[in-house]
Amino acid sequence: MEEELLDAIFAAILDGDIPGAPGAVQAALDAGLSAEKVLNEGMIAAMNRVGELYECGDYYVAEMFTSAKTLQAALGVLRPHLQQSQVQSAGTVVIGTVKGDMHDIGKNLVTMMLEGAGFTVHDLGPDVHPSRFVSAVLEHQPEIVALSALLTTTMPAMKTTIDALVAAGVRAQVKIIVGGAPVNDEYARHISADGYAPDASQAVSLARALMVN
Ligand code: B1M
Repeated sequence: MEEELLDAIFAAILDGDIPGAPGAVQAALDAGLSAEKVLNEGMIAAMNRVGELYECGDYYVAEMFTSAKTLQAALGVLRPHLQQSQVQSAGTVVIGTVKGDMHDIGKNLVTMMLEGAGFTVHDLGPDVHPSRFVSAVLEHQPEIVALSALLTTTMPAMKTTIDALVAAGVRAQVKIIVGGAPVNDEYARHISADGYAPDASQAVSLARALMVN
């Protein structure tokens, strides 16, 4: 039963079934599956498969794009289950996917989980120029700046963004966290970020830890 429900979500995302995916997620939640299970074993597992199919030439960018749209539609159903309302803000975060990079699903998930943990999040979107991060820091005075990158070719834009924050004289007032599939702990240290998180829930733990240090 559980496997069938997860398979239905997996298939909807793989097939780019935008109208069907939210219903498949709702059915799994109604049957008592946890939001984390639905997310990790249904939705993210399907996106990973989409990536494999793209890599071996069975899917093109168009299919990858439709699957991404499908996942975004399904996330709408999951959002309230990943979030609990908190009265007091746990801190302020400015987040964005770095310049040249259009991937925003992972960043949106990190945003959702941070908001769920009580952070006030200013999401700058995908393809964010370093100067936009600087102006957002000046405007919102966050404790944390979160950078996402999904392409090996856009990882260097994380360093460029940090350099821009240094040049603007605001680097010392924020903690910088980085993440995204090609990023790792070693790269985070290499570009002098304050921390790396491999997934959205660990991004929350990292942000919480950095708020007290
Ligand atoms: Co693109 N793409 N894509 N793509 N795409 C990848 C990333 C790729 C790995 C596919 C592959 O070849 N297997 C490959 C990158 C190869 C590389 O550089 N190593 C790739 C490529 C090549 C490209 C294009 C260049 C293709 C082309 O045009 N020829 C192009 C680039 C466009 C651009 O950005 N300039 C491109 C375009 C696209 C679409 C627009 C079609 C679409 C994105 C739509 C969108 O995001 N709105 C797309 C998609 C969907 C993917 C895959 C299939 C799925 C990405 C995704 O959403 N995963 C992806 C393959 C894959 O990742 N398996 C692929 C689900 C998401 C929940 O996971 O984003 O990893 P993820 O986020 C995780 C963690 O990484 C982490 O937490 C999240 C949740 O747990 N995390 C953070 C992310 N950010 C974080 C920040 C943090 C902490 C954690 O703190 C700050």
